[in-house]
Formats: sequence, C-alpha cells, structure tokens
Amino acid sequence: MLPFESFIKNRLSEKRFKHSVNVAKAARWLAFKYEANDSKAVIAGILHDLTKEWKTHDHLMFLQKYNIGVTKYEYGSKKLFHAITASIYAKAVLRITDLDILNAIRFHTTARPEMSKLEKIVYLADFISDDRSFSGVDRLRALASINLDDAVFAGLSYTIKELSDDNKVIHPNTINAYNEFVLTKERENSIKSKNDDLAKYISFKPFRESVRV
Ligand code: DGI
Ligand code: FE
Ligand code: FE
Repeated sequence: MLPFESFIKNRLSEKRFKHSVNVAKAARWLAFKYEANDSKAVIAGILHDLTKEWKTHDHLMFLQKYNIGVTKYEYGSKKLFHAITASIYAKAVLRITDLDILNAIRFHTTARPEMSKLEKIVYLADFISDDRSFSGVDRLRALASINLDDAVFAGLSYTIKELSDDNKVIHPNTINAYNEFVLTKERENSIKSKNDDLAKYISFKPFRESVRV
C-alpha cells in the first residue's frame, strides 16, 4: 500500500486512481535510477492529480478561499488549474510541508525553468506512466531510462508541438523550461565556443528590459 493510496482511491474515479498509482510507481523507479528521494517521489506522484476531477467552479472557489491569483495563461486553459489547486490542497489540507514535494505537484503539468530533480521526475513520471499510450511513449520511456534531462526535454517538445498544432495557449513556464534546456544543451555541447570571445563584449539583459522602447 502506497502512502495516501486509500485517501486518493476515495476521491478519484477508478481510471484517475490507477493513473495516480502508476505515476507514483514510475516516479519511484525514476527516483531510484537518478538517486532522488523515492519516498518524496511516491508522495508527489500519488497526489499530483488530486484535484483533476474538480469542476472549474470548484477550482475557482478553492483558489479564492486561499487567496491565490491565477495568470491569464492559467485562466486561458482550465486544465492548468488542477496542478495549482492540488499543491495548495496538499499544503493546506494534507499538511504536507516539504517544498520540493509541493513544487513537484505544482509544476507537474507545465514544468518550469530550473526544476529540481524531484520536479523533473514527477513531470516525466506523469508522461511515461503505465497507462499512457500516445504514439512515441515507448521512445520516451526508453529515453527516460537513459537520461532524465533529455527525456524531460522531449516531453516539453512534444507538449509544445501538440499545443501549437491545436492553437492552444502555451504557458510561459512550459516555453521557459524548453528554452532553458536548449540553452543548457548548447552550452554543454560548446556550440557557442567559437563565439565565446564575442560573448565577452555582449551583456545579456533580462527579456523584459530588452523589449522596452
Ligand atoms: O493531468 P494529466 O492528464 O495526467 O496530465 P497533465 O497534468 O500533464 O495535463 C496534460 C494536459 O495539460 C494536456 O492536455 C496538455 C495540457 N497542457 C500542458 N501544458 C500546457 C497545457 N495546456 C496548455 N494550454 N498550456 C500548457 O502550457
Ligand atoms: Fe495532471
Ligand atoms: Fe497525471
């Protein structure tokens, strides 16, 4: 029996319950593989979709109760609410105090730049859990067993392609996480090595400043 298993079973449909257990197990496997805390991975995994079956109205009432604002991106895609409300529920109702667990739940849908190892593990576990069957899932599972960052990056690329094909809002966290992986990869591959001398003369400014006219 996993922690919170009966709690989750009583609150979710059979399908969503099974998914949650599968994500917890995938997260535990990834935690062993990449030397993260497996107990935290299981808790974040089993709780990550805790509020997924709430109606929009339930999310909004809950967010109002805890005085949590949402951005226009979240408001533009109601699917993004559940990651926010699940993390608040875990903190306020279940009294989970571990910030890494709370953030892994909070960012399991969009990801974000500078994710912790646990956040990456839960994001990826949600993608590769046993109940997933999208085309490419086997390739992603194979990648997940080789390199955590490459697999998270592949998940982000997949999501961005799918959403843009459907003209859906892409949350800035998703785009920023994607960009961070690309830039890190470029650095690691020394693609910009020949530009390093030039880089000394360029100061990089925050994006917000550079668009000011
Ligand atoms: O809750 P799950 O179905 O297990 O998985 P999830 O929390 O990763 O949600 C997946 C859905 O969320 C999928 O339909 C794509 C959508 N999604 C993920 N990132 C974004 C997004 N939707 C929008 N509009 N923008 C995003 O950045
Ligand atoms: Fe989810
Ligand atoms: Fe999920």
